[in-house]
Amino acid sequence: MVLFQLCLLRPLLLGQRNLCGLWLGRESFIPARCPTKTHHCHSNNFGFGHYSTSSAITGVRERTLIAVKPDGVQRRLVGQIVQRFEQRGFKLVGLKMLKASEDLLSQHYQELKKKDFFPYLLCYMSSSPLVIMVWEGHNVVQTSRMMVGSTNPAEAHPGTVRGDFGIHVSRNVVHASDSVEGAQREIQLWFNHTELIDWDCCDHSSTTRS
Ligand code: IDP
Ligand code: MG
Repeated sequence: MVLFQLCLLRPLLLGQRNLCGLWLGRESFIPARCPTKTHHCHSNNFGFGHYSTSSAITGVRERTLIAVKPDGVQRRLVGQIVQRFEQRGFKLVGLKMLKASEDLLSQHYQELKKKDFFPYLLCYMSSSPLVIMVWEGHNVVQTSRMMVGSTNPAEAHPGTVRGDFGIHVSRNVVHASDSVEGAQREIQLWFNHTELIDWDCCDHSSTTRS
């Protein structure tokens, strides 16, 4: 009862913060403790409660490879691109910056080896650093492709990364895996498993329940 009263009175006294959790606005409330035991929740180091891991829900552990290409890095677009995936609710599980070798890139783009633009693609992709990321979440492969937009920026819809920032098909800012199988292959190609971090997301109560 006392705790209940504190929950109600505290926000009135202290504004947005709440002893029973974090008040994020009218619709969003992250409880400090699980309302019932049926959700198997436990607290993390930040004191926020969260529901058990995403593994119980089919497809939530899906992962994809996203890369900010040299033009995106040169144009200081990394932050904006990361922000889009965070805002969408996906979980970052791996990130690194590197200058890729043509050998690695030719494995990555193995399906395009016969295209006449292939040598130019390798040259451009190896010309300066890339930022490579692995994002995890429900339907992340397909959703990322939609967020990234058509290969040719001239055909990409506004609101997509390529529709907003892409200049030309050869300078289209980002890479996104095009299938779950492709994503698995690409993730293994670019990341050692020790570089991928499994971590519990404190807001998974809003992203993992059906
Ligand atoms: P995607 O990146 O949308 O999956 P893909 O067909 O897999 O498109 O092509 C890989 C990359 O090759 C493209 O993102 C783009 O950078 C480059 N590319 C594709 N088509 C052309 C082209 O006609 N000219 C030059 N570069 C191209
Ligand atoms: Mg592709």
